[in-house]
Amino acid sequence: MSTSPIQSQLTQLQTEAIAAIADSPSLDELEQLRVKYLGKKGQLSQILRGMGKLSPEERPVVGSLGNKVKQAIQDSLETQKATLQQAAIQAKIAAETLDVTMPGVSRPLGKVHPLNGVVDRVLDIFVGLGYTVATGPQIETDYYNFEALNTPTDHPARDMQDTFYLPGGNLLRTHTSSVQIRYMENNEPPIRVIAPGRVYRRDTVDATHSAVFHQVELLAIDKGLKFSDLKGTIKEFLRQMFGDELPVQFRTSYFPFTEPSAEVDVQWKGKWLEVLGCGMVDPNVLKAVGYDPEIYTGFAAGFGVERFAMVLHQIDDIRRLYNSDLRFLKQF
Ligand code: 2NL
Repeated sequence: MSTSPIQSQLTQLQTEAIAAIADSPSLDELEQLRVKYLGKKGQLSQILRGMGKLSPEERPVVGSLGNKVKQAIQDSLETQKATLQQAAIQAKIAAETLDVTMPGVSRPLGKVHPLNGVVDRVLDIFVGLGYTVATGPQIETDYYNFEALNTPTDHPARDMQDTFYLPGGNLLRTHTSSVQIRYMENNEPPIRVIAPGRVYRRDTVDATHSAVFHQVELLAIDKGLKFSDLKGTIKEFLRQMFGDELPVQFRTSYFPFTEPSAEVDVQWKGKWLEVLGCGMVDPNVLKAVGYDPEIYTGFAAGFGVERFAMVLHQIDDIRRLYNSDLRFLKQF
């Protein structure tokens, strides 16, 4: 029996189909090839449609060949499908690989500003000594900033040259003593209060002066408080701030709101540096807030935060504390 044209068509189809399938780059194209060769209207069906014209002897032979061709094409479709699926999985794994040993993306961490760092330390020390932190307005009346603090109308601090006066007669506070006057008006002794905050003076700005700066004031009112209590408190504070072996000296001085008054120097890196002013609260200040100076006495002290920060961190120019240069601020 000679081979019929159908038989050679079938073997040719098988060869062509298997080659095309093995070449197919994607599952979509593979499906298109399946339809093209094995679909209802596909090439295999079309060829087998010619079987009707075959002789009864030829028909089973061609039929059996048709089945083998179909099976072979199906097998190669399965094989290629598995290959492509495997490749897709590998590609997905490769794309999603996470290298846990890669360095992370680090963001710069913010820091506490050196001025706030000093204030935080000071407040910690005084809270440890039993003091309460108080704050108040930066815009003040003449009464709270000067009058209640026994500062006479002809005192130089009240001069237009020294204080920022606002239209309407109010002013920018020149110290946080005003906060303590308000605190005393609203509380009865015994009092232990510490008042940090921003203050304003009409200074010409240079390496050691700023028109806006920061102050901390402390105040204690009680029965029987003496100058030695003030001295002990200040020495303990400076010891915690600067270290145990710090030489400290009290020099007599003058403030309108204290009597007697003193300025305090510390020996720091070989030099005597003035760090704060203090004294026993003037009886006139106690009277102004309604305390009886025959019953109560008190002590107070005040200092500039910038000065402490400059001494502790060896900063040569006060303006560095205000211009937010990160190269400077990073160091603290
Ligand atoms: C300084 C000196 C000082 C006070 C502040 C004060 C407050 C009240 C009553 C009495 Cl309510 N005194 N404060 C006392 C002495 C000195 O500051 O050199 N500051 C930068």
